[in-house]
Amino acid sequence: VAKALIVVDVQNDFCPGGTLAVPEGDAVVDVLNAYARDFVAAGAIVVATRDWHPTDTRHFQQFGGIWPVHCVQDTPGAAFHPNLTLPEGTLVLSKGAHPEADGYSGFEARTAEGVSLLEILQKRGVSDVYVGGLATDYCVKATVLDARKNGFRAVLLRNAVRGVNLQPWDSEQAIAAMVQAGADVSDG
Ligand code: VGL
Ligand code: ZN
Repeated sequence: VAKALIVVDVQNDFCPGGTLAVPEGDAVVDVLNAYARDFVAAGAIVVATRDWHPTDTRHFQQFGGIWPVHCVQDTPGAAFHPNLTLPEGTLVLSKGAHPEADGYSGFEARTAEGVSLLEILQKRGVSDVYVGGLATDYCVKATVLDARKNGFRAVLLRNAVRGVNLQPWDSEQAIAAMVQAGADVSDG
């Protein structure tokens, strides 16, 4: 089986000090660095998604959405966490760039050349995706659910995710929904 690691949105604005800080968001960094190293050593691919919004988007509170301004394209808040070590060859895909779209799912993300996550996974013959990053209850969940819809085995890396938890139980509910959709959960 060909595997891919999907590193979801490990960006400054989702980490402590950021504008949409996920509690302990930075705790996923070292864990994902280790996964990424192991995946590459095993010949598997690593892809990293990033939330990549325009300044004016319906995703933000000021334009009718539910979120404070975060991960605006080409700003420091949209940069990957400085301690995230993405192996050479990691493909970076951006999402949420359309002003009408939330862009929660990694399957909405594209490379700068316009290649989608699905195209990348299919081209490499990937069958199993392993997902970690931020946030459990939004982009990680949406990515895992879309992976299942597209027929991939999906493994949630529970020790490598953290949630926004607008409600305290959101992450637990999200994990339950992923499991309900046929995802497996790994505790590392
Ligand atoms: C995300 C809220 C808003 C995420 C993105 O990456 O999970 N959450 N935008
Ligand atoms: Zn966003």
